[in-house]
Amino acid sequence: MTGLFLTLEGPEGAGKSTNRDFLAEHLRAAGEDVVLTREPGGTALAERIRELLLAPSTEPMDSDTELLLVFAARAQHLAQVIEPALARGAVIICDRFTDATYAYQGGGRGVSPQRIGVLEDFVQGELRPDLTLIFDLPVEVGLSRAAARGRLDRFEQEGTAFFESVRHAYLERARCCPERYRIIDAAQPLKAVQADLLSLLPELLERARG
Ligand code: Z5A
Repeated sequence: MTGLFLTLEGPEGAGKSTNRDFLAEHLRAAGEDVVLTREPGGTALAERIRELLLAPSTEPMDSDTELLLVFAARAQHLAQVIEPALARGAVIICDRFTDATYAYQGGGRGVSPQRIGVLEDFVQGELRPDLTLIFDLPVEVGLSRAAARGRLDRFEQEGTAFFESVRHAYLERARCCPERYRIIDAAQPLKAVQADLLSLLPELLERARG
């Protein structure tokens, strides 16, 4: 049993949630045991931490508080969902994981990667995703998709410069470690994005089956 730990990343409105379901459907049709989950969240307790992180508040959240909440939710999610699923050889599709921390808390808030790395090692040990799909698109396109949904969460209320830094941090991580990342052009029409995902399916199945 090998399984696969697949994470989906990208800036706001990139289509991760839409395509997470699409990928799960195709992997299940191919006979895989698929666990769909997300961060922050993925367990009842971690979803409560997510609410704290996303709720707009009049009291500004300190960037260290934000960082520690993200990793507290992750510790719970790992213990309750991800590690048991990996142990039984499932395919995990996780909507955001620690690359989001490097992008939002690192790129967006300016926390140093070294500081994030200390918590990554503490909470995850050696566990890292096997493969990460970055849904990349111009910031203004993603923000207009997110705005069309109505009320904005605490992150979505940030300005364009914040999201440009988030996007840059994602692309920089992919550039530094190309074997772990695939970049999907998420500005394309949905059908074209999904055609790109289907072309990755054989690689995903091969990796999941060792
Ligand atoms: N966060 C953090 O700071 N640090 C961390 O470590 C972690 C997270 C793990 C919650 O994440 C927040 O947590 C996130 C970062 C922070 N920031 N925010 N906000 P989230 O993933 O739940 O929230 P999100 O990024 O805002 O998700 P999203 O905006 O819902 O984006 P999405 O899932 O990528 O997109 P979607 O819901 O699939 O699609 C958005 C809309 O666009 C929807 O109406 C679709 O029908 C439409 N769409 C999708 N694809 C297309 C295409 N190709 N063409 C046209 N329209 C499309």
